Amino acid sequence: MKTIYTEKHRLRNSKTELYGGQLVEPFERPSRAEYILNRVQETQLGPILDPQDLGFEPIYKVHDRHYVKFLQSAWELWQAEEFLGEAIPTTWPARRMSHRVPEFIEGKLGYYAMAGETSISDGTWEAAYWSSQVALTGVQKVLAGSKGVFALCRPPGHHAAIDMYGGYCFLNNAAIAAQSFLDNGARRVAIVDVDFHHGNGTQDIFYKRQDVLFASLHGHPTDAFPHFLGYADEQGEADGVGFNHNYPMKSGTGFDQWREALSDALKQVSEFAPDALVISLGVDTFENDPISFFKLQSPDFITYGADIAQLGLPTLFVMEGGYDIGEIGVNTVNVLQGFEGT
Ligand code: Q9C
Ligand code: ZN
Repeated sequence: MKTIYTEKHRLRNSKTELYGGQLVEPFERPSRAEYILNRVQETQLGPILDPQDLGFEPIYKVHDRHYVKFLQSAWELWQAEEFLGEAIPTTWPARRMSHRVPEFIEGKLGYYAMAGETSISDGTWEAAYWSSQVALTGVQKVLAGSKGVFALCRPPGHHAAIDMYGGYCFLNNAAIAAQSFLDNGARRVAIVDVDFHHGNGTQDIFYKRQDVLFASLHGHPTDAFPHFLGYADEQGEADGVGFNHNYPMKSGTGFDQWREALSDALKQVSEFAPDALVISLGVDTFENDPISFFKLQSPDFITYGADIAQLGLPTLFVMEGGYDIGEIGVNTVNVLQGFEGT
């Protein structure tokens, strides 16, 4: 299997995450991608390719132009204020407040953030841009005939909505990839999100559409981030009714129960008969993940990779979360090897 990867992910190297009332070293850090790449090499999964620069147009098909401009300028605007730390929102347009975009950077951060843990720092935009190009290049490889391709994206994307960042995400790489499949001739695309967290951004982007089916398996929003989306009764709106499927699960969920949910999600995909499949691949379902509460074990990742392969669809794996860094490489590549049947 081909892997798309660029060192430019290292430009996302924030020093602070707001966690438990403290500023800590971010869980989403550069070594995550290094450990995954090392495992790809160690297992000889296949060639490692640089992304092409496919530009801004495919990003604008999913994200608001003003939002993209904000991401590009946020660090500069923040620095101009001579603040000492990284850019973190502190105030939001909550219930019954105005949703006009403020001029001052503090207001802009609150307007565009869906969560406060994710600091914006020097290089964040460049890394996010190249992460989206990694996914887009993966689409090109699938279109050229590869049955399965791994887009080793970092930073991740599935919490990013049309005009919102947060949950370590800035551009929604999986959504940008799905839209790119459509713009290159696919009639229908399915996205299955197996990251521990609900893919709120991806759901939001395609919620009213019937050309993209979205299914997400995740920690129940009553107990897990992002807390405000991901309930089972969110089934789509307007043309999109019936094309959104959520599988929220409670703390302690093990592989047997998780796999039943996956089986249902894959059945929905199969009935939808898409031309391509995008997997939002987070391995924070692992039993030792420091911020999650499912109990998958390393061999389970091989098993479910093989389950996904049963669909027989051209498949793009887009990297999302996973924070047990010592095991992130093994768990991620296990899915890919399970898919390939090796
Ligand atoms: N108590 C991804 O996996 N904070 N994002 C959770 C846990 C945010 C995860 C705090 C987690 C974001 C791509
Ligand atoms: Zn996650």
